[in-house]
Amino acid sequence: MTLDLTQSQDIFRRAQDLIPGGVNSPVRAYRSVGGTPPHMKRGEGALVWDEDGNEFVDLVLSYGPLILGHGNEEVKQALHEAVETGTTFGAPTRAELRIAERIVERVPSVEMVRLVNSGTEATLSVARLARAATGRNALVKFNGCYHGHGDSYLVKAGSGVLTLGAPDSPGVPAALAQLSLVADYNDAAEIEALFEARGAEIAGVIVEPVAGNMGLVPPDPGYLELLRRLCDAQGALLIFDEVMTGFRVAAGGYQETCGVMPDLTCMGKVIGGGLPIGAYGGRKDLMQHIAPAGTVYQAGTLSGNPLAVAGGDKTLEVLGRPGVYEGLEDASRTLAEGLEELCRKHGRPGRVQRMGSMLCLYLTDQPVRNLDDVTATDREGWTRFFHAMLEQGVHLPPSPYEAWFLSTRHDGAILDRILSAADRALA
Ligand code: KE4
Repeated sequence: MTLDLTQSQDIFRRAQDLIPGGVNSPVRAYRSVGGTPPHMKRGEGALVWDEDGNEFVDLVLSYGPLILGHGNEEVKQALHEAVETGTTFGAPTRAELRIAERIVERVPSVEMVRLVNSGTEATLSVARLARAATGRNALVKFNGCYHGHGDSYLVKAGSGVLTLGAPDSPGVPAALAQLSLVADYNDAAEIEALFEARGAEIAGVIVEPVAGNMGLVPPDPGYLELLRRLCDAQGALLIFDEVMTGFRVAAGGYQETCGVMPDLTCMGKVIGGGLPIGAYGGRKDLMQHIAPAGTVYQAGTLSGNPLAVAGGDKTLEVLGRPGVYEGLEDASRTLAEGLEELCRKHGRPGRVQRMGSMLCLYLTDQPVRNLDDVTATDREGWTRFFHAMLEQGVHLPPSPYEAWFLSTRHDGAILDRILSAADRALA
């Protein structure tokens, strides 16, 4: 059965001439899986409908923001009210204080927070802040971790010289890329050697405490503690990029779960309730460097705008109610266990790695601990699985390097639909 994508194909074809690749963010173009991306028209709860009327169970959920599902009534009400009183002022508002209070109250290491408009802006800002606060220039990042499209992060492990960064995109100056040092995630020996050789140059280490941009790769036990120790020993800052994990894997992000306290944290996605937002925060002595309190410049026309704040604040309020995270945990565990059981039933290698309501099915029986492990998995098999699921009405992220997301609306009936589609897809 192939989907009728007539409308999507027509829009996608016309968009090619007007928008690069026909999309406003590359992953949406389906380049790695092929075919035409269904162009979405409406979402409700765990479901989305495309321009041709096809219905899908959604496991993309905008790559993280929609933890309450599409069209949450309370979030919509909050947005309607905000629209009535004003969409933006270019002046401070009471609502920004309220969401700052919620964020500071929930995220253990965050004493002060600045709102921006995307995760990329948050990670750009912490790079500048770390460099200003330490007077050093080098940043450490990890293969397979994604921190938005800032130049300092579009780097890959370069040739030797202890993983000097090389540009990972045209337009990134080599001179800047060399200020980024790249190590493999979960490789304790490598990061120790890097600090041994260049620790005095390192302004900060930025890490996804649970990596959600190479599927779902948790940190090895003790790995984050090691990063904390190395940073402390050398006067570098530890930065958790919790744009994806924040308020998702636990109320206070993964730092609440693991107990390792970073100096700075990047946030986004969930705290916008589906509208554009990012945030960065952490130790007050560091955040006080940020203008106008300090001299590290960072600004934004729509930072803290009433709509994103209204959507995000209401989302955080709902997430703060008893039982919400427990419900997400139960549903996510059920899905993970069901998927692995189906792989066994069909004699297919299959392993689900999961943290809270973020997970990834890898077509392998081996643990996946870093980017090389992900790259070694069965790419063709995954692409066939992706299309088989899409044709049966399950909307997965179109890449084996993306995490799947659940919402509070992914109830038993929805999970059954996903698992029966997977049963047929794996056959
Ligand atoms: P944005 O600039 O896309 O809001 O956030 C960048 C970002 C920063 N840090 C982490 C850990 C992230 O996962 C992201 C963005 N995540 C991707 C999903 N892989 C967004 C999807 C997209 O690029 O369209």
